[in-house]
Amino acid sequence: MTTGTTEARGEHSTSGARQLRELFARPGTVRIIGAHNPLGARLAERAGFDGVWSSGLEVSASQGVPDTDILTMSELLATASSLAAAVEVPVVADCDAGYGNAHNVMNMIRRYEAAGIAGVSIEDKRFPKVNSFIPGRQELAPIAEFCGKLRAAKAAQSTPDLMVIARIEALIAGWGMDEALRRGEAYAAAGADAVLIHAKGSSPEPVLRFLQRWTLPTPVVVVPTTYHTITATELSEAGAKMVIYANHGLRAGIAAVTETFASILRDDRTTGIEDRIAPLATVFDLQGMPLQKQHEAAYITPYASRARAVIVPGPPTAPGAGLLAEQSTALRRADIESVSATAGAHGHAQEAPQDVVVLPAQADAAGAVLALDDTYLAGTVLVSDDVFVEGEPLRRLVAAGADLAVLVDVSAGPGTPRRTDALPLALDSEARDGRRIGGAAGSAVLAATGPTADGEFAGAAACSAEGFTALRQVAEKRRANGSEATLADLLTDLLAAGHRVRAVEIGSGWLELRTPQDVSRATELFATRETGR
Ligand code: SPV
Ligand code: MG
Repeated sequence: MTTGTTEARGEHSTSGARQLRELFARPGTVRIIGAHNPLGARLAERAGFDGVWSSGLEVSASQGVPDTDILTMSELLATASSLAAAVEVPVVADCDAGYGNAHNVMNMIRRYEAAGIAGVSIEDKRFPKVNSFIPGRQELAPIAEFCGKLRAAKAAQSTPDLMVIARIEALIAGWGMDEALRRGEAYAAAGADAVLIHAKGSSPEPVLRFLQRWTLPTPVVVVPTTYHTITATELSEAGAKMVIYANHGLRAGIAAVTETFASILRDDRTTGIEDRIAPLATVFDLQGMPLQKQHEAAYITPYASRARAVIVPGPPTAPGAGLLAEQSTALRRADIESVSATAGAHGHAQEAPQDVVVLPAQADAAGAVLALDDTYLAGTVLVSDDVFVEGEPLRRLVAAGADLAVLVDVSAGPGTPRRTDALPLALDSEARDGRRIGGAAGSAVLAATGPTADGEFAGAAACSAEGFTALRQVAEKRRANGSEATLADLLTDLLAAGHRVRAVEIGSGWLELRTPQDVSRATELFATRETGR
């Protein structure tokens, strides 16, 4: 099954009304079928119908009320408009008797036209109408009154495309063929774009006679609900232009659902009907899930707001996760959903706060990466526990949306001598007058390098599923070689292996925690900030 044309709908598609006019202009029959919701409209489109009939009978039945003008125009319009939004093929709306007099018709036309409806059918019944197949009262409006509604309809439309179909109920009401023809001719003269000759009874004879006597160029629409033995081709050969299968989706649904429900109760399980009901995959397809998946890949930042963060062990000489609570708060400020921490072999210097998931201790960052399960594939931020990074740089790191991205402190300027334990990085952004400017795709890390570096690694990295896989590979190699690795070492390996790493350049917003004194100074700083001194 295809994913439907609907998904291709864009601002530039041809209007439904124009398409309907084109269908009427080409040779052959136009076949449309009834629906009462967008799902039904999609089934009609996928089956290959030329258009969809927003059926008054189907919509009212689906709401559990009789088809006697109980529902208001707004309710029927909402459905018709939802059908038009769901399919590429034109939607013709059953507008009953126009919901009142000519004033109501004018308002109706404007509203249906704005909703992208291709054609409207108005019937020459008195308002409120009764469904044509209900025995008893079938009251017709005087010809002059109905012609007034048709003229009002044509005057109200804002483009010439919308088709106004005048539905003749004379045969339904038992007023005879001459009256049906007289009415049809009057409606054509009043500006109707097509006439619909409705009939009941099992024989197509009355409709065929009408078609035989119809001499005007105005096309004729037919609804073979009760005289169903005649084919659309035969109707077309007799002169009909459009055939409406008005309610067959609704009736098929009622029969199938009734049978399915009964068999579930009878069998006390659903096994017996599984082969006869649509699989969930079909439901998802009809809902447009495949397209949503494409959109997700194109438009949704891989790890924004869903990202997880892991605080990984820094070098063994560092004091451990001394600022776990503060780091966790900063990560959450960057919209990171869940924060975990892997203690190094030396353990955490403080107890983990409640909202931090404590993972089993690992000797190094490589071990921590390898211990993470596939749930981290949705997007991961890694922060070494020998740094503290504020929320804002972390937010920028996540927003970079790159497969691999790292925070790079460029505040010292290029070529500045660095501490021996810092990881110097060369970037492809340029230094100009003491400032830096990146290329169109932002700045990238060229290599881990020596004294001419542009900046230094600030202890935090972010990766997408792809980046995470690459990270796992370099961690795996480290483990195979039996060497311990910090996040900085893993970054060095990624660069050496030729992976593209985005540099998110910062000038502040992080602290190093290389000694216990660093941790106590930082703790003091935060305490001071808290109390506002
Ligand atoms: C409808 O579908 O609501 C119609 C066609 O008006 S019929 O019910 O066949 O009269
Ligand atoms: Mg109807």
